[in-house]
Amino acid sequence: MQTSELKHAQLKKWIEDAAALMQPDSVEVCDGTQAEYDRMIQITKDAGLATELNPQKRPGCVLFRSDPSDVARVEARTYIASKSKDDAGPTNNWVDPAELKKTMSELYKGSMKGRVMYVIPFSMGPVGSNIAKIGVEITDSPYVVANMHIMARVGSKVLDVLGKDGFFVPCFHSVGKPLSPGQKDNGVWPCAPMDKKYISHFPETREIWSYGSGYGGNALLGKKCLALRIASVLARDEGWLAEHMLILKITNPEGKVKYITGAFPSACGKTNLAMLIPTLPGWKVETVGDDIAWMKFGEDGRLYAINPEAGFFGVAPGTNNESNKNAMDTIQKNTIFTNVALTADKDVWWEGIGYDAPGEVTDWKGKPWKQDKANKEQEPAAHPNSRFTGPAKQCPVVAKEWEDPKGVPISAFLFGGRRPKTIPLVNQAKDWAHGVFMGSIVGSEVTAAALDVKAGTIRRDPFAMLPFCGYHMGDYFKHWLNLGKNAKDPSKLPKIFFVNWFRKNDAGKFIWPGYGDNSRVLAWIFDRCDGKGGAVETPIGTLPTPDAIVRPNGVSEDDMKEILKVDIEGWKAEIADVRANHYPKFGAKLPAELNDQLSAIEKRLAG
Ligand code: GTP
Ligand code: SPV
Ligand code: MN
Repeated sequence: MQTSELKHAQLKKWIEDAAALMQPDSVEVCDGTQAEYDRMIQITKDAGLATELNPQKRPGCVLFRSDPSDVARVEARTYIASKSKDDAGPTNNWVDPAELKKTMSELYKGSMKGRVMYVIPFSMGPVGSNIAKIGVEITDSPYVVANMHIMARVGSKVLDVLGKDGFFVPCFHSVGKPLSPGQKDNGVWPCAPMDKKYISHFPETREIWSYGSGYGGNALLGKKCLALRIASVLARDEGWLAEHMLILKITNPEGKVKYITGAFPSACGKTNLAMLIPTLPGWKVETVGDDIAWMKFGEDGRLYAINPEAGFFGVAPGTNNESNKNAMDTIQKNTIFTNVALTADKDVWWEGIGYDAPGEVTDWKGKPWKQDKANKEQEPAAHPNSRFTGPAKQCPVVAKEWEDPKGVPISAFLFGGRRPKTIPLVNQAKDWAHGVFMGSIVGSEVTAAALDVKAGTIRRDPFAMLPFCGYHMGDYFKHWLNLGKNAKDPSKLPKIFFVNWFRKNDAGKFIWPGYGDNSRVLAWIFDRCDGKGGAVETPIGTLPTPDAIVRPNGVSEDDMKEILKVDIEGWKAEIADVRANHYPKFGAKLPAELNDQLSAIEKRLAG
């Protein structure tokens, strides 16, 4: 479709202005059809960027290898450009919006030369739902177009809803690698050097400008940029929640259903939990979403969640038929793989896929690679943040309600992270404010999902939103507290729990087997929501009695005691760290209620 055919005058002008600035060879408005998707894949194949996988093994699947500088989100190059620096807060990078636009306009000048400018109208949430939000992404990357086809609802049907004057979030994206006449990508992933990359958000004007990266959350702008950073600002203003949370449906042996959401930092197990196959007989888990939840109160006073996305952009390493069979089945066809290894017969392989690499494979850098299990230092064949982009509708356990525009009523919120010590397997908050306190102090070992933070160290990641909150984190805590205070019926608020699948013993081995066995913890949580399940009050929260959770294979009674005990000394150190290093960051914006929670737990720990 041509820009001239557009009915929305403001959209048309915005596109024309962008084209004048970025100077693409041509402009194309995306229609969202299969033919368009196929054409994008063909273009990337012709450019030497995509490899078609074995059609017998992985029909409709392709593999991309990105540039080694462009393999994850770049938090140091991510900006919240609010008018006032104080609105971005201590956890976000800030630049004055006018200055940032000036800098980036210079970069955008001619940045699409030699390329096509694609205009992608997309809906986060079911098209036409009143919870959904519309964005329009301008990009020069056919890889981004193809990924957006899977991750969001895109094309003409979105333009129909937008009509002549509907609201949309304008999103600019350019890989920042113009081509000179006759030049081709020739198998080289296009992106700009690190110091030219910008992932920018303008919260007041609800705009997103991204430059220089083609990867994941940096480039698929509906995901973290719109559905979290901009949406968190809308949610604050309008009284709802936009969260880095999975959404699951759980059915107990009596056929009773509940919906649970969970916030864990990047690469800490949301996709896995959302698709888990319970090892507890009679229980069933189905998937509503694996990364983002938007939640609003319904007429009945309950909080309802929708998944704004349409696909999964999941971590490949560690995904196998044991850990996540449902994800493995989802990505059997029509899936885009990025930075995994390629086998000789054109299938994918990664560390933790469940079997050894079949002979010589091609690693994510395109080099021959042979597994050497004796060499503990061997570089992985798949990048630790290699990903699959697969359609949610292909998930064998996608819940029938997953596209219901009114969402699903939430009974429990989980918070968690990778904590080798101290933090117990599960801990129920005493009340809403205590739960918000728990969310505010989430800490986790850093993973490979971001390029510029040191993996392996523990950092505080409040509500798993540290890289995704579009405003001052202190105001965000306040928003959460207010939501509880203003609830029509506080008894209908979700119960809050803190979970930790990642406790390790002194030998560095996980004590809890995790994955499907996490259903045992979900079952306790399910019962707690009904006021049942063995529980003891402790200084840190409400913990299960030793026999309340059915022990999985390989977990001894002593192991269970270890991961359910209250480590008083460890907690004193934890809380002292919050007091000395975490809470002071928020200054006067730290809500008094959270300070009260901190003092109260200090007192309880002192006994
Ligand atoms: P993002 O997409 O980055 O937001 O990540 P995510 O939170 O969805 O994490 P994901 O489910 O993709 O898991 C990331 C890594 O953690 C994978 O390598 C998993 O195999 C591993 N993992 C997930 N669940 C568990 C668990 O219960 N125990 C252990 N030990 N590892 C897990
Ligand atoms: C995350 O890092 O939390 C992701 C991947 O889900 S990305 O889309 O790259 O942000
Ligand atoms: Mn995520």
